[in-house]
Amino acid sequence: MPATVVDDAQVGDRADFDSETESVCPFCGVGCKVSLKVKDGKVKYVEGINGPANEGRLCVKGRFGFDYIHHPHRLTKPLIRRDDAPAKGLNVDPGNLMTHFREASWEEAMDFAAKGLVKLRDADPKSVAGFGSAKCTNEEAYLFQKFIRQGFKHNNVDHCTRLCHASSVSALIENVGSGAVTATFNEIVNADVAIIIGANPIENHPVAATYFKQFTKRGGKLIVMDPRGVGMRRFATEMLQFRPGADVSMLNAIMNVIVEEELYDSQYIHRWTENWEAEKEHLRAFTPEAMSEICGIEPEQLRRVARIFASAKAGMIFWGMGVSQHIHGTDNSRCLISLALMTGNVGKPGAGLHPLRGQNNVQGASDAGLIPMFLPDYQSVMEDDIRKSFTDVWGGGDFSNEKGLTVTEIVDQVYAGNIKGMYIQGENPAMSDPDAEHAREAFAKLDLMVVQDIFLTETANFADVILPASALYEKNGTVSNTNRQVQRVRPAVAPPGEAREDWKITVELAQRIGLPWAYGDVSEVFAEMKLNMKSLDNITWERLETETITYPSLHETDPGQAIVFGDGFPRPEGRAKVTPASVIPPDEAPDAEYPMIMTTGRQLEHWHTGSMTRRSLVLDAVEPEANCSLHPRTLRALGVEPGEMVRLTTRRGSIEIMARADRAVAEDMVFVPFAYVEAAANILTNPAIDPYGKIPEFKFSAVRVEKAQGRIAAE
Ligand SMILES: Nc1nc2c(c(=O)[nH]1)N[C@H]1C(S)=C(S)[C@@H](COP(=O)(O)OP(=O)(O)OC[C@H]3O[C@@H](n4cnc5c(=O)[nH]c(N)nc54)[C@H](O)[C@@H]3O)O[C@H]1N2
Ligand SMILES: Nc1nc2c(c(=O)[nH]1)N[C@H]1C(S)=C(S)[C@@H](COP(=O)(O)OP(=O)(O)OC[C@H]3O[C@@H](n4cnc5c(=O)[nH]c(N)nc54)[C@H](O)[C@@H]3O)O[C@H]1N2
Ligand code: SF4
Ligand SMILES: [Mo]
Repeated sequence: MPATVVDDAQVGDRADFDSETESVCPFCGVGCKVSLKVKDGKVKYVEGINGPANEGRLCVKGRFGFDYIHHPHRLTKPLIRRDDAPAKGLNVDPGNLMTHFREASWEEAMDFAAKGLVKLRDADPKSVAGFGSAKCTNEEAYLFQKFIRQGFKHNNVDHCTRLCHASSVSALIENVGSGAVTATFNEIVNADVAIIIGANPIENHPVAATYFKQFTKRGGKLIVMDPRGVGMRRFATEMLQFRPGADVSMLNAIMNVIVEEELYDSQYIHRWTENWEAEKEHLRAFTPEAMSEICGIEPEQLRRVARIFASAKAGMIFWGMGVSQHIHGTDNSRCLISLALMTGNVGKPGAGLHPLRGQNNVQGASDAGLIPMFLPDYQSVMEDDIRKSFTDVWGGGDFSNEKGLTVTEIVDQVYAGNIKGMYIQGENPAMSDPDAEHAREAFAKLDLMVVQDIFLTETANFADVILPASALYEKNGTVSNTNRQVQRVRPAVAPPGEAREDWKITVELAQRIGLPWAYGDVSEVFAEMKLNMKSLDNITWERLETETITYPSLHETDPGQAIVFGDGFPRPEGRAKVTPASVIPPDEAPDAEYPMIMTTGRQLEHWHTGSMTRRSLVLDAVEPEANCSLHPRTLRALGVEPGEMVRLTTRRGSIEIMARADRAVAEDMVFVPFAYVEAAANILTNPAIDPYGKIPEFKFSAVRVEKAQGRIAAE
């Protein structure tokens, strides 16, 4: 196993650089602060510095993954699809684009994009939709949602949060009145028990994982719940390797024990919650004995875990995609929220609810309103006064009071021919959406697809015009991490060729479609955001020059509140709610034709769709080949040696992929990371969605696994 967190001593030649710039790692939501050492116009190496989330630490991606920004595949000039290009499909070689595209001046490309958008808008404003980016800054996310709302008068704008913690956020807003974490992950230092469920922080939030490990070293009790034997199990007091999709049964059984043994915190419940009696009654049926058959965990262990968590002085709950990416993702989160509330574990040191946010700026992009139901700060698009407070600032007319369409709904409307134009900034849905063939067929139908990215992604294969953007280390602005910490990013190097900062591209496009936008500097965008975002009160551009500030910040010198809701919730009467959840099976049950279960997710070295990390020398060298993991006994039964190819087939399609042996995977399961275009996991995934969060069931598909015929793995 490669080391997940790298020591400073492993980097040589430390004094040899021309300049250094402080910024924030572009990969995950931990938000590690970095110092970029630049020589001859290129980032030479990266050091972790003392940000509140990382205290100098970095993982392998932060340390070695920066060089994607200097890869020869970077887009350096605007591109327009050639008149004689082959039919739209996944058929462009990123090293040889000119078969499909021709270089254009910015003037020509922007004119092409703007005229195309205006033509569609004139026919029907709803024929245009947008996907913004959680890889871009707060200011860029804000401008993107404003572009769609002000420019096209509707709310059909979304981003990858829909595929991520959308269900967690819907449960949190429903029950605690706010979608963000109630405590920073660093608060684990004050906890005596913690649950990590459906998350694999050693690979996906590696620096946060170092704090979790330290917590166990000083005697903290860690409870890990995951269908896979994830790395954290080695540090766990209790490991619950339960059946996939069975979260509600397991969590309800644990809460049943807390009710039956009266281990709950009556005082807290009566002071700060509502609906307790209904939840208590509801839980009576979920006995450990009854639920054990569904979740596969022994009743005795369920009882033990209930007692450990409920009897602790302070406990935290961390969760990830294993909880959220299900058709019952909102119910899963409701259970976690109820568990924290009934044990009084919100709003005090060492306690809290923490959905580990994924992208470097998914918290910030969501806060900035890059979602179809909410304006910035989760203010409803349905309320006239709220829309007016924005249009007053924007100097524009009103826009729709209907919630907009989400990522997968937009793709369906593209497929149906109702949406004809899209503006996609910093997302790669041709790889990241469920049932990717369906998404790709949809994109091929668009009359106008404007893609703004740093690489010619799988999505950009379908573009009509491509706008070359800047990477995070090339731009100015702010980002917000999983801890609600707002931090400045600064350009260490210039974008390559004619590439431009994303916000500048959006501003010019807005002007060209006739919007009255004028921003001289990105700080002016931040200043505008503050007018309608209370979460940014007391957070100023000047303060952010030198400080990281956790929102909410209560006064001009307050570094911000690591823990919130100690004195009540932003809900009626200040009370949180406990919402009962019932057991709902996954959408697709294994059967004779598709007898196994496929789950998808991530690996340490690769970032999502691979566009960045497969272009990083070190990361790609460590993990160069598409792979899946199966239990050694399953491989033997299939007659497959580790390293050989298997064929995975679901109701959506088939891929061939190299198989690894991994005892952490249950015998009837296969784990597939989704970073590899040549064996794209999302060809296989089920697009069925959760009714509240509208998140797809990435974590559960019925699959058939066979030995691939006549093929062996590449060396
Ligand atoms: N290296 C790397 N790091 C990343 C990313 C990346 O692409 N690469 N992406 C970032 C992003 S955007 C995100 S959202 C985070 C995601 O971070 P995580 O949430 O840790 O991501 P996953 O690996 O998708 O899934 C987590 C776990 O869910 C488990 N799981 C599967 N099915 C179930 C189930 O039914 N119930 C439960 N409880 N668990 C289940 C899986 O076994 C897996 O261990 O990572 C961020 N960090
Ligand atoms: N099967 C399966 N599918 C999943 C998931 C899963 O667990 N399983 N997880 C889902 C989750 S949680 C997420 S968050 C999504 C992620 O889905 P996406 O957001 O679509 O994935 P990324 O690869 O992160 O795409 C980011 C894009 O931004 C570009 N980029 C990077 N920096 C910049 C920049 O500064 N400016 C611009 N303009 N572009 C930039 C990159 O080149 C890349 O094309 O995937 C989802 N899909
Ligand atoms: S933990 Fe996340 S933010 Fe920190 S260095 Fe690693 S990828 Fe970057
Ligand atoms: Mo995510």
